[in-house]
Amino acid sequence: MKKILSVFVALALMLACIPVCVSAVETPTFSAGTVSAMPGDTVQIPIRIENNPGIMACIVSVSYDPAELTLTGADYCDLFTGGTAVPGGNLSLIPFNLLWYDYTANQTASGDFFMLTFKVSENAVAGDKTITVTYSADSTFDVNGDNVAFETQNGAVTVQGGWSFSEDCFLYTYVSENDENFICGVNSIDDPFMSDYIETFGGWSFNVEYNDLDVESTGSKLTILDQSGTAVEEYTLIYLGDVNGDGVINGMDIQLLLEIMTDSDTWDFLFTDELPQTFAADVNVDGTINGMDIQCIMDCIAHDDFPFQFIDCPVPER
Ligand SMILES: [Ca+2]
Ligand SMILES: [Ca+2]
Repeated sequence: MKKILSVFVALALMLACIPVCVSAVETPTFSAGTVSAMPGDTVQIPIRIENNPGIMACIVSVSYDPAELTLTGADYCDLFTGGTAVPGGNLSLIPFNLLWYDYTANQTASGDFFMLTFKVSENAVAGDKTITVTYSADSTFDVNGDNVAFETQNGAVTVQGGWSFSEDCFLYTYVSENDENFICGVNSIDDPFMSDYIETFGGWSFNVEYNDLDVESTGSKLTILDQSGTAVEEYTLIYLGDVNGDGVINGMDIQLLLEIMTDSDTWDFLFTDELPQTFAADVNVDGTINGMDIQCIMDCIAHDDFPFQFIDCPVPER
């Protein structure tokens, strides 16, 4: 019984598939490709003929949003062995027409027909930028002069959004057991703030919420927002050496660091809860708080009250 049932199931699946499969295979289609891109990128989008039943001429047109995409090139892909391709004229025309004709015979090849080159705007917002495909039914016909019907399938340039930290920022990120992201490591006196090292693109942005002492330092929150303004990532900022988070590195930080070292209860508490002060006190980022960290802070103080850390220590994996 079980075997019979499975045969019926297999048969049912085959029957269910037949119309779909046949339709997908046989429908003549003009389509545009889909590619992923960053703002400012140059990308290529193929315009394809699929399931070509045989044509002697056609006009395919593409439209797009010129505010976010600029057409910089249109080239025939030599799909057919004969005929003449006219990939438009003025590239700024929308819709942009792609003409092909061969007044001697049908051509039946399928594949990449034209290749379009687009420049993505530097200010493009993340998301799909549709490449709309249409065709002229009257101008698409076979060797008998009969119109050949095609379906069309749009393509897209999928613009990515996101953020990055610049390479000249010494950076150390850590996800705690409580799923809290910590980030630390600005290493510049001229641009002491972590927010100086963030770049967003695709309409994404960031926001820095000052800490309890109303400065951007240890304990501040950095939030990354996507193009719709939705928070997608949050970091607690650590400014190594500024243990108390008041925006300068001085004797008060050594004092707090000593309290962390000598008061085992506090020390344990801080490490257990992974507070930003703990990371800020581990100035050389070696996973422990000890005299080495005090020495680093004293080196900073010897150079005056540095706004933030100036550390030249190897950073081990942690
Ligand atoms: Ca401080
Ligand atoms: Ca340390």
